[in-house]
Amino acid sequence: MDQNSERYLVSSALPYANGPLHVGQIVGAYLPADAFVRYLRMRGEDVVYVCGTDEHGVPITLTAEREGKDPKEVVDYWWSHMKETFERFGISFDNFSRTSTPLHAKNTQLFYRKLKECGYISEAESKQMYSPTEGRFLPDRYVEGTCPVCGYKEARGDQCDNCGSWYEAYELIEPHSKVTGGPAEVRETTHLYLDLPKFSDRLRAYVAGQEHWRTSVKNFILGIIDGGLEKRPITRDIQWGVPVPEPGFEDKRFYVWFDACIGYISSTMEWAENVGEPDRWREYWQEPETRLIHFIGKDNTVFHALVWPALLMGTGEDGEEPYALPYDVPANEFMNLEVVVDGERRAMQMSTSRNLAVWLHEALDRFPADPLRFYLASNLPETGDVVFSWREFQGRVNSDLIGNLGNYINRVLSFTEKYADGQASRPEELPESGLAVLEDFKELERRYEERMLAPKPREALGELLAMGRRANRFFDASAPWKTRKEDPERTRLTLYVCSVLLGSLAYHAAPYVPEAVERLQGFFTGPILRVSDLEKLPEGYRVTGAKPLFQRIEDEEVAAVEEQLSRAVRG
Ligand code: B3M
Ligand code: ZN
Repeated sequence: MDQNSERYLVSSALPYANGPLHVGQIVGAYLPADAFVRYLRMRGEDVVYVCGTDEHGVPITLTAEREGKDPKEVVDYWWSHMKETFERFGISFDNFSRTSTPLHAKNTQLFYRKLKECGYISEAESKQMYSPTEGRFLPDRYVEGTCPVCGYKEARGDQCDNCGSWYEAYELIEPHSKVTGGPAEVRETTHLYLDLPKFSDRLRAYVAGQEHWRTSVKNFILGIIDGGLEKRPITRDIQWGVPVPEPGFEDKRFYVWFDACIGYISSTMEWAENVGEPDRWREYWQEPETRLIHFIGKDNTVFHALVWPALLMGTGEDGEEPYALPYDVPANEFMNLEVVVDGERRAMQMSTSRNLAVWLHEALDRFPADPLRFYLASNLPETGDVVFSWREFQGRVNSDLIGNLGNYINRVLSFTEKYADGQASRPEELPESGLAVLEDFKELERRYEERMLAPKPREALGELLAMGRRANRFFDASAPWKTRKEDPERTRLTLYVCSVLLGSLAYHAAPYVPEAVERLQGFFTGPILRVSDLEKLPEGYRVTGAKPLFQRIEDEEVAAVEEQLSRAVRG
């Protein structure tokens, strides 16, 4: 990979700035991206990692109304809350922006103008619910009524939670505003539409050609294209959002999903501005050799793998400023929660409204980031839904992180410090057993890299644990505690090889437990490198004042957090 170095622009989905982050979001779009980016940086790749909050749309205005606040107040609060939580968790964005900036509004309007110039925008009338008492149109989520199919009284504007039917809001019986309870009626309204059908052929060719995409993502999108695309409205009758630069649309705003993905570009521009090279964002967005990778949860797939590429195609068409299309859209599945109910363990769907969720900032009040990252990385929903379990968190941390990796690191460090003056210097020649373990490591490193770049950081973590087991076996088989008296020279060989392995373990663990690896470097001096990259073996290593890197998770700690979830279920 070093020879043909790539350029990467990596993004994590922009979370709505309307509430705290929970672990389900983290395993979908943030932790896998962060591990991937950290690895790329260690490999010396040119990578920029952007994110920011999604501050428009109904999710924000609904929260604001429920709390009796201004939308601006809501997004300001959650922007800083999220930024801080991500930092505490060690998510290493190069820039964390927000979609309420003037720059972003300008970019969104520019996208709109270009799409219009190229003939991809049209205007049409449609029916929409209106509240005469509030004097405004109501988004679907603001409307409630009786389900036209099953008669359920509290059916939502677009879907019935009782029978699962989908319908238009104006089909509801006795529709009313969710906010005031007053009646709602049907009115005609005009909106701007994106002509998606015009992109069908190009989209199909583009998606079909993505050999490296996850098959689930690829087939899902191809299925939608083959089912026939329709024009999509890109404006809404709301007052919160990016203004529409079109006469007659003063009371409307762009639909949140029209501007959301453009936020990745705005965030990159802000980054370029901050590093003092305002034009550099172009390298990442307008040069075809850049790999543009969007990490998302699977519910955002259509917008990233279908609508967003269409917007990029349509906007870059005049040939002046063509955009690169996404290289990959790794979409992750969902995470459920294990909850103890009446003494029984059950997997349940998270529910943020019932407070049945593991909130990241609360988890970080109880545990350091590294063990949480380690457990979540071992349980990423890369290929199917997963279950978050506090008991499993304890098990994986105590047995894999501490029992395997931590144990090896401790043994090597304390032995070297106690019996070898903290020195592990290079011998003239390595023993057979040492050469063999180094060769094994090269193979494991290759497997790790292949999986990490897939990008499948959960599978890569499996290879890291295999390295840990291999290193522990080497330590055990070499038995330095026995050889140290009878054969000091042999012991020196062992400790040297052990340190080389330790450097590689630290290198490959860093994307998962970055804070621990930083601490390790405070008492373990020597190259943190892959065995495969050790052109010539290093002179030696020094150990001074080593301390254990991780703390065991105790039963009481687990009982406390489990109880918190059980309480949420009991209500
Ligand atoms: N805010 C939905 C979500 O948080 C949406 C993602 C935008 S990504 C550009 O799941
Ligand atoms: Zn129903």
